[in-house]
Amino acid sequence: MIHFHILTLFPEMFTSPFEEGVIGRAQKNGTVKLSFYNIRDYAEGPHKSVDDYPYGGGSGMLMMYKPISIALNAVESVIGEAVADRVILMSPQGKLLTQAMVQDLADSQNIVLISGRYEGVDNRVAEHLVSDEISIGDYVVTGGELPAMVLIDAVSRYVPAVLGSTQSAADDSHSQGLLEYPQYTRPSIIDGYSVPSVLLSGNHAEIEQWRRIQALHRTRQMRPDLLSND
Ligand code: 4F9
Repeated sequence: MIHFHILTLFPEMFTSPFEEGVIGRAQKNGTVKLSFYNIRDYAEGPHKSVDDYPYGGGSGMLMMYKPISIALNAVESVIGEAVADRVILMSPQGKLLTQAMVQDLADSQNIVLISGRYEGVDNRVAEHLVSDEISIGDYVVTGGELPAMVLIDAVSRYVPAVLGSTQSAADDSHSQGLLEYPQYTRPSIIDGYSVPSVLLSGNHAEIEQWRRIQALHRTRQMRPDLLSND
């Protein structure tokens, strides 16, 4: 069982993506639990402000420290005496999420995810309230919600009993540090394009060897960075 606690201004964004498919089933059988904390609910004052201007000037608004800090206290009272294994800020400045990090996170019981909006978050959140800052890629999106959903999806499918036995996560691209080998299904010829004959040979040793070579070729061609040792 893994419990994600999500701090966001837009909890509704998470509903539909996780009602379907693998994560939908995992939520129904209790293997994955999602709890939402609307940061607006923890804001103070008549306007329930969650953002303010940056010191020193500059464009846009920043999310304030205090509503996030109060929302984190609410998470703590939900989990009880335990503290969350991780408190993660989704951020373009974070460490790039890898499959190795995904597998590591899947061992957690409670993960807190903070999804920011606006031009960013008061840096004291990153400095004092979180254990990790994680990015899903070198691009900016309009908020941390989609990045949080990507992390939840990737981590959940590594929690035992979330994937069925026929969909082993061990075969995935990246789980062996390589891209996945090419796969084909029926028919064996379509529009004149045929399936590599070795796959129809029934020779499992040869198929195994072919797949290993293909995975290496593909990785060298598409993602040479995955093969370098630095
Ligand atoms: C977060 C982008 C994580 C990539 C958050 C704007 C973000 C992001 N990975 N972009 N807010």
